[in-house]
Amino acid sequence: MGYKVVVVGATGNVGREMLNILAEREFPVDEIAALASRRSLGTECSFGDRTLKCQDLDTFDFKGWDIALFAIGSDATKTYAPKAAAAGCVVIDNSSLYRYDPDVPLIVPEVNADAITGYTKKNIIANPNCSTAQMVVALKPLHDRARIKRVVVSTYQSVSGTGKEAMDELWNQTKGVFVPGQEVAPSVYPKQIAFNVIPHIDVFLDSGDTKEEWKMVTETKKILDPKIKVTATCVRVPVFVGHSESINIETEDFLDWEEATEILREAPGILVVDKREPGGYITPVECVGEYATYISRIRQDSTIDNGLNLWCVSDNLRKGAALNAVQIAEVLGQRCLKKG
Ligand code: 11C
Repeated sequence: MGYKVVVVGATGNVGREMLNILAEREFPVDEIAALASRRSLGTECSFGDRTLKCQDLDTFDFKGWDIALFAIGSDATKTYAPKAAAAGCVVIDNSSLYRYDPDVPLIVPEVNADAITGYTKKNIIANPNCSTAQMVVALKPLHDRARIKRVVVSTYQSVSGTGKEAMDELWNQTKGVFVPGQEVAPSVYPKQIAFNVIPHIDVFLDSGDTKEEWKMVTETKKILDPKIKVTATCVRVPVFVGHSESINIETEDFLDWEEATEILREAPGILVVDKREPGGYITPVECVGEYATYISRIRQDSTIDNGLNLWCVSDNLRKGAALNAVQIAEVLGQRCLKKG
């Protein structure tokens, strides 16, 4: 016996991946519904070899459904997630709305699966920001061995993190650079993204940090350890899919880079590709469609006593969003709902 599963926001980048991954991983589904806003009513979505027609989120009755994977913005989530949760359907939410709520667990299964039991307070589980998810997967096994004190991270984030319009902007601007008269002015982003990098993701805060940077700090503390200090600089790059991160880690105990490599090789969710030669590392185009968080360029930071540097790449629509949400559903099913 399986579950009755709803995907909310089924026509978006993340919603489509949720349906793909539920099918790929053979999540025990008895019945599935793809929901979207009224303007997408009847739009077709693939679920394995089946085609689903989108139903209207506004009129959908969540009663009798077990799990709802939400991949819509925070504003719409505020309206619909409480409705689903009150109807007895467990919400796994990809927006930032509930991530910082103490009554909602924020889960990356490789890191803090045990915290999932806290979902019963609101019937909601939060999925982290994409740049946080891949980083904590990389940090967890190193933290267990050597206690991480401080992390300095710089991100190189793809435009799919912003959405489909941003992917179109990068595509059209890139073509426009070469075709006189077809230049495309920035619209989704405040500056040109084609052949450029933009050190700004999400809104600016009073501190001068952006909200994306704040999310990396706050979410890492909630998921992994509140004592870890994190400072982040988040940058948008002209890549369609796949977020990359340069991570500098300071630990309490000394950790040799070779031992760190062995630890990371054994850790769940991680693939180490680190040959110390041209091409012996992973770049974002190679991680598209993959489940793993890839780690390369593992080396000592010789400017401090206990320091490591590494390069971390993952598919932001998968581990950063849809895959993590489906993994949460798997843990929920196995540990809490026990139907599948
Ligand atoms: C980006 N990380 O790349 C963002 C997208 O809080 O879930 C995901 C935002 C979030 O733009």
